[in-house]
Amino acid sequence: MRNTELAQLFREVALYLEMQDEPFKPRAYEKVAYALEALEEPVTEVYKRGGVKGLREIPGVGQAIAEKIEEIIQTGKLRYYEELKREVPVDVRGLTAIEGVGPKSVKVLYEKLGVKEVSDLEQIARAGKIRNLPHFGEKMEQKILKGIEFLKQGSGRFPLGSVLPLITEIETRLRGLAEVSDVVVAGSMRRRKETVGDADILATSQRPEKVMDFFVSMPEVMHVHGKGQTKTMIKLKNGMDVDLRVVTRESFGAALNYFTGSKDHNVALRRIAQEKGLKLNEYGLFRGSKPIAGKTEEEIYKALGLSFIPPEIREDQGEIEAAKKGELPDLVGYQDLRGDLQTQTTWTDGANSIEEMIEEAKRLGLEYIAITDHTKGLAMTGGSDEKKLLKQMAEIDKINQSLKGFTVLKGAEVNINKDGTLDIKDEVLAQLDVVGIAVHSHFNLPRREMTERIVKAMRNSHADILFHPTGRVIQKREPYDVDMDAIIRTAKETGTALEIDAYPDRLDLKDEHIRKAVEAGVKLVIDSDAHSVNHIRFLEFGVAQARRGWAGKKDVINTRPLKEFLRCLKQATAANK
Ligand code: DGT
Ligand code: CA
Ligand code: CA
Ligand code: ZN
Repeated sequence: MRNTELAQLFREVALYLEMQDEPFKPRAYEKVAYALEALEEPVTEVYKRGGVKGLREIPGVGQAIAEKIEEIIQTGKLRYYEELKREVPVDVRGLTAIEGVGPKSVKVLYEKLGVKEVSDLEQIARAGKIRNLPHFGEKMEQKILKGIEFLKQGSGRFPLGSVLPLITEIETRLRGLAEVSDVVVAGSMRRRKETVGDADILATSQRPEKVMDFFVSMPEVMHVHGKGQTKTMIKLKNGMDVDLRVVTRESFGAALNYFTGSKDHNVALRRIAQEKGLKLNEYGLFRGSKPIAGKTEEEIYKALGLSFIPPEIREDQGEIEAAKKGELPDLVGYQDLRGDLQTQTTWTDGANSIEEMIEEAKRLGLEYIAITDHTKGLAMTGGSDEKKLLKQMAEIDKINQSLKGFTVLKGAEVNINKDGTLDIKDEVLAQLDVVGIAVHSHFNLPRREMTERIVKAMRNSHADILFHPTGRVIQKREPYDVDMDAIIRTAKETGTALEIDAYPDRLDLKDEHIRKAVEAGVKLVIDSDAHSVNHIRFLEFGVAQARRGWAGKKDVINTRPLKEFLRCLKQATAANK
């Protein structure tokens, strides 16, 4: 069983326990799920090496859970889970994925109306049967139908972060074959789109049949759609299709360019080729029948009179005109970040201690990290009040004394109340290094009210960063209704930075908003929103998102050394006025 499957199982256990109104256990299981999900080593390896004792070294895993993991590894099953499932035999994960449907509603819906899966729910909602349930009502019924509709739209696509690790692993395996010389993942994955439909892998080889034999016999393969010498198409057990194409070395660059897309970018390139009396296709760039470029992408762009266009911005959104004039932005790089600015710890709903987060941040080459646990308005996470925050600050001061070449910043993810005030007093906010503010409640306010609420919070002189500005969760929750132009204007006016939350199902801001913010000269930060040490690596998805929004290194303030970064924050600017 893979780590992600194990994590899903525990997450389901958490949902069942929440259904039963268990107070603390659900969060414990959720934390373990987080920890397993992005654990680099397969948990089966951890177990093989160290047994139950080894498992207990995984953050959040105590004796009881370690034994459950052992049971799963040994028997492929978990009795505890099966018992829970027997009591309420429903697709709890599918149902709770619908916005507004929590585990407790699932129980009521099952007991009163026999709802077992999403299709049942859709049927009875359409039949108008939900409105009569106690605590549901007609508004809830509409909301459920809307939620189901939203899920359907996104189905068939995968959040990049949920599939990239596996595809990268497959890429590495292919690269390791003696028969393969080049491999690269093209398509929307190379462009680092937020969600991807399938994976498109290209390779060069003298012995394609060997490569294809290997490809179709990988353990993750569920189905082979078609197998040939130049193209093989499979479906993985996670439901995603993967195409592998073997091309010649002479046309590798042309194929890479073609299969990276986007389609619109390709069409625009082909038009430029035509204007020059040339022909561009996946085999190369030709004058008549004579190839003039094709081995690399660089030589193709050059022959077309364009500077090289990074894959993340190949969307025909002005990049070709900019490349023609040599005015492409110098995009922020994957190695440019020096600090992480949104992280949660065991002080609230994170899975790891401050010390563990520091260790991982250091390992990844960062120089500073802000600890931004939740505040009291988010009671379910055990959010801090003023007293707890002050205690954590003292703790961080102590930790900093023992650190060399690395700094922990005192921060918080402060709730924006319904009326735009913050849920922590100003005199305490003033003592924090980094104040992130965020909407975590009342998601359904009318546009004007929501906009005014956030604008008011941004006007607080202690508020440094607006976290996940639109509140969307990819494939799960729509952004709240807010006037982003007004938010961007206010950011510029007040000096508040806007966050690019790198957590793979948030990626909030999204590309078009980033681009507007950059054009307006607004400060940006990229952070991981880590709830466990394994999430700090998600920063790369935030960088990808920033690049898709044409952000340069200069636009992202946590690319700067600590002192300079701190000087860029609004609080510092306000204090020096
Ligand atoms: P996805 O898979 O939906 O996330 O998006 P892509 O961009 O990976 O699309 P996919 O897998 O259908 O095709 C891969 C690339 O191949 C695409 O980005 C551009 C190229 N391509 C596919 N079909 C066409 C086409 O009809 N015309 C042109 N010019 N290019 C195409
Ligand atoms: Ca694709
Ligand atoms: Ca494809
Ligand atoms: Zn959070």
